[in-house]
Amino acid sequence: MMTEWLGLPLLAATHGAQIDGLIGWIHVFMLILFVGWGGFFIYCLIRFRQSRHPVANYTGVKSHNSNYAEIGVAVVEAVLLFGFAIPLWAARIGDIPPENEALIVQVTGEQFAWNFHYPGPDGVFGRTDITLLDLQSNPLGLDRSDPAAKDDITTVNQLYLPVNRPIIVRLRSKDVIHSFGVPEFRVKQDAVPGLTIPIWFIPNVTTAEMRTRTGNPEFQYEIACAQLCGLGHYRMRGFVTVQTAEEFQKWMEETIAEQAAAGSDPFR
Ligand SMILES: [Cu+2]
Repeated sequence: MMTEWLGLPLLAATHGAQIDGLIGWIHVFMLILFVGWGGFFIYCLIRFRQSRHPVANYTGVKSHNSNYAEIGVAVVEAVLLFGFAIPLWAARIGDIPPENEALIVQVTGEQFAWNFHYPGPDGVFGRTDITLLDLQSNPLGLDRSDPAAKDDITTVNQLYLPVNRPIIVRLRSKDVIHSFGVPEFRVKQDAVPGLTIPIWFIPNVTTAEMRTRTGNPEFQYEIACAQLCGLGHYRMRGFVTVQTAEEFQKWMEETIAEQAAAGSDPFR
């Protein structure tokens, strides 16, 4: 279905067209309902006007047309729900790609920032320890003395992703409920304290390509916190940079070297 008429944000993930299609169909059906019910309302105003019916009719309608109309509406809604919405949702939460093909990033929301943790080339997340946690220098409490942590990367509010590769985000929160929302990826998921919630998507447009498409040399994918999470909620925003596989590889190698050299205090 063509969805340009909806004026949705630009699309930059492979599953997004299905979501846009569903949003489009819902708009079409709601428009039909609106016109139908609106027309019926106007018909009733004229048909049952006081000058024609000075006395109320206590019997009411005898035909079954209104029943048929309501059954029709219920059928359409059931088709939307069981035919489109539930299968789409099941694919989003169920068909998580194999971990060896995907890039896994731990995303931890906190008042009021997004922390990102990459396991590095070994694919193993280093140990974290709450006693090492320092809001300024080590917001995730990563233990750099753990061998698995040597090649880990942590960043704040800057998420780097390779294009055309499945991304699995393991979403967590340190304090209250936040929500990880990137409109262009058609992704939005609450981060709930005490839970690790996986979400996945395949970004298919690089930031550079998006800058060309929009004609805006400063275009950035933004992670908006989509749950009111406190006084600083308005400034809880992160940025996503989608790069080619080569650029991403280069970024990863450079950042690993940088952070390994800085030890446990990569932000000092
Ligand atoms: Cu938040």
